[in-house]
Amino acid sequence: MFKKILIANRGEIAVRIIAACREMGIATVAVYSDVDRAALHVRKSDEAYFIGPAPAAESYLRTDRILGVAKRSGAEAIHPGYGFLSENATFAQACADAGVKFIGPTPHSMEMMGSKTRARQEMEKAGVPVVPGTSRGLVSPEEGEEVAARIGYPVMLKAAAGGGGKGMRLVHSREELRSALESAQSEAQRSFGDSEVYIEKAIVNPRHIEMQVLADEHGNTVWLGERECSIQRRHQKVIEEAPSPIVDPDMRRRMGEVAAKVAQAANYTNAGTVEFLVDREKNFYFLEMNTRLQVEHPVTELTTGLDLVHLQIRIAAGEKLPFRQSDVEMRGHAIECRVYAEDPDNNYFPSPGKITLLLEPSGPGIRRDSGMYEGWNVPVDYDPLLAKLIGYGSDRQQAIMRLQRALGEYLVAGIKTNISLFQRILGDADFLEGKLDTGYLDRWLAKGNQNLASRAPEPRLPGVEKTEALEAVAAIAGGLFAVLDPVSPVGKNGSIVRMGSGPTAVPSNWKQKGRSEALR
Ligand code: MV4
Repeated sequence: MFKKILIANRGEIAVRIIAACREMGIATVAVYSDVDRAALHVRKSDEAYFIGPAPAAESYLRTDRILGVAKRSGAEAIHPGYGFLSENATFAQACADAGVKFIGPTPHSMEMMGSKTRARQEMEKAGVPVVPGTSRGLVSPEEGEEVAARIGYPVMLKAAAGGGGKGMRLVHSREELRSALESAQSEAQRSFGDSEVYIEKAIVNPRHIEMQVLADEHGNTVWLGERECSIQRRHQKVIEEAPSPIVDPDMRRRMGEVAAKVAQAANYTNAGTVEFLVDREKNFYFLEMNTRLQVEHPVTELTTGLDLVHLQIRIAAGEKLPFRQSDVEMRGHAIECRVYAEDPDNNYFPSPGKITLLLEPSGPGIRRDSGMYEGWNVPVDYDPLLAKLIGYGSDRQQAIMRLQRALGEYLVAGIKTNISLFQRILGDADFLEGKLDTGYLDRWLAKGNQNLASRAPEPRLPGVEKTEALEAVAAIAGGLFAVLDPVSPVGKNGSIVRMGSGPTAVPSNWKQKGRSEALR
């Protein structure tokens, strides 16, 4: 086993990986940029090294500096987390060349999955269902029109080097195709330096469901169940859950077996995720494979009882998977809310700044993976994900109730967060019924704003008086404020307003303010 691991990342995922290392008796090496000197991952690691200015291109993306730190610190392996260098095959190769183990798949697997057309070719060869379309770049608008006529409109144009929606165009008719292809190609060229664009039949309002896989370096591959990731905005996931409300045991097994086939066709090792698009008839199609640990891995950990980061490290150290497919059992339901430093009342604009007060929930069925602490300054330079709040229960309703309770206890002051958004989504009738697809959140935001304007009552959990429950939670939050800072009720903008010099100076309406703040 490794004695020391470098974590080439920051934020909650760096903290999560440090926790796993600590549990395994492995020393940790953090790296940090200028604006992350006081970040939580730096404080929690055994050693920390400065790697450059705030822009990621000059710090967290600098292969030379990170490998330099690995050498200086004597780290034998690097965990890349997600984002940054995690899916960069060149970085994985540079690690191998430097004699440092990259905790993830081989550069070969990463390259295969990095090109969407290449991945489609390989998957077709392996007999994996892909969305009807081409597995090569279009050579002319005429070819595009021909293929579209065959598979039928609407069609989706996609950048081969893409992912995340860049260079993607939905085309409804022949008339639109030529100009859509031109603009997709030029966007792909601008974004990825590669203009290759291919075509697929468009699945209308699909669900996005993904399957977790693990593969060791001895040929063993297992699948660990799906995650429903349809609640997203601008290709940014907001809520994920396991299991998916629409996947039954038979569909799960079929999806899992396809995902294992995908991994085997790519000679895949370590943790990976196979993404599927699911249509209304519950047909599922391979979309892409993410060759990293994902943000939403905790919902799989809670429903399988496995620690994915421990297993990633053991696999990278050359160990065999310590269980077989038939040993994997899924139990209960987990839902994750991604807490972002953004303002839901101002078009989800980033909201960096100092966290002046932080009250964090825990308790039955609650897991919180966080990269923040009270007094810390949230930098504007990176992804605004602050923390993940995950509710677990014996069934979906219990997971939802626990999350609602915990969200009501969560107070982040000084900056704006999207916590209030979750409280409202978790009360939405379609959400409660599991009626989700990739268009859900945009529809809900349009509808929700109307509701807000007309002050329509929010739908409730069956059997729970929501107003009562929320008021009770707000009263508790208010009580906590009284104990922690009796002279400082929360201001309307979430900042602390100094009101006087002692408890007697507290205005009579401060509790009311505390309540409205907690209900915000
Ligand atoms: C699609 C699709 C419908 N039909 N492909 C968006 C990101 C990229 N990785 C794939 N995406 C989509 N591909 C076909 N043939 C709809 C989407 C899509 C989507 C997929 C997953 C999660 C959220 C999404 C939001 C909008 C569109």
